[in-house]
Amino acid sequence: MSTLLVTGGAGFIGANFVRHALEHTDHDVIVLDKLTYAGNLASLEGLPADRFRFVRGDIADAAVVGELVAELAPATDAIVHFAAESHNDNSLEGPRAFLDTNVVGTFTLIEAARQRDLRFHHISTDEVYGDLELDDPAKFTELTAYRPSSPYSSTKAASDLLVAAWVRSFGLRATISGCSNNYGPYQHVEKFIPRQITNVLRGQRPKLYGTGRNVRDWIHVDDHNSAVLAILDHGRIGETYLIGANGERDNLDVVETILELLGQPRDAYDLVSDRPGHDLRYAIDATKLHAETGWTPRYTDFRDGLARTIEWYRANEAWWAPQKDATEARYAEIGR
Ligand code: NAD
Ligand code: TDX
Repeated sequence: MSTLLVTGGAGFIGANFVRHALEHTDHDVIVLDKLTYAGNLASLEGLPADRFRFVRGDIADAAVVGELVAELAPATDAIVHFAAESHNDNSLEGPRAFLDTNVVGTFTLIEAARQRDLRFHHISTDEVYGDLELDDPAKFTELTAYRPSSPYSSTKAASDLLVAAWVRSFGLRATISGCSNNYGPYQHVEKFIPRQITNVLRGQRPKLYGTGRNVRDWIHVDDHNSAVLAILDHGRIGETYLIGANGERDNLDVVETILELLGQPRDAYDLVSDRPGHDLRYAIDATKLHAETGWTPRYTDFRDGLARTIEWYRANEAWWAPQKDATEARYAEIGR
């Protein structure tokens, strides 16, 4: 492959992917991003102009997508599809944009990809499988039944089903990956870990939903992205691969660790009202990914990865400060 068309490359995981791919591979990169509230050009500053280009546009706009895919060479190039409306809380307040981008946007991209016989990789999430009980010994695998809970996860599930059907009906050369919760630099302050870090940095208290006992399976964003590159290189067409790094922690534990790393008392947080339909626990079994691609995670010490992430937010207030007040105002409106 020589050129990657990366949708959503101005968002959290996409921007980290673009940086990772330019540093660790010889691919050129074109980013297609609408620059919604979640997209930030500052996340793509300083990239080499001879290997990187940014195009502002909507993945649901067939004319824009058609023009870009016409530039790609089927034998060597690929589309890596990160663009999405990604926040569960927003999907509960206004689901429409989730259908437009996650469902119609993905449809528009796979139509263009199959017409040009382009390799396609679809970024999905473990949330399509619903949730697990706290004491369930099982984890999600590629064979777990789809049981999405929220408007966000149901639109991601719908997009997965479209991709799988386009493989079978039209021979689309696609793979799908479902990753667990990511953390790391350039994540929007609406999400759990950056919200709490930036609250403490501003002298405000972290906000835990419900009892704080919900469990997420944390993975560093660089490990997610190295797995995506491994799937592009070694994944089998038509297959789904779950990506995870055995990082299960409950939210209370994460908040206490953030407070401790920032020199605050471990109980200096507030419990706030719960998210409706709040998934209890996610956990990934990544055996298939390890076996078929040889991928392994680099960030195996969560506390160390979190400490690095805290340092990034401390050093990059100019990146997150412009979004912080508006984000907290939205949370205040819904009482969380
Ligand atoms: P994000 O919200 O930070 O970024 C999304 C990006 O997509 C933004 O730059 C935004 O401008 C862009 N975008 C939105 N609608 C668009 C449209 N119609 N056309 C073009 N661009 C558009 O999201 P993220 O956290 O980086 O997630 C990226 C992908 O990874 C998503 O598909 C998400 O479902 C998936 N995922 C995320 C996580 C996580 O923990 N964040 C975990 C598993 C999977
Ligand atoms: O202020 C908060 N307090 C809190 O307790 C926020 C913002 C969240 N939470 C809880 C809710 C979840 O149990 O923290 C956990 C993580 O919340 P989010 O960061 O909103 O992530 P989640 O809903 O788990 O979804 C994330 O992981 C899977 C991403 O946003 C999705 O895009 C991805 O698919």
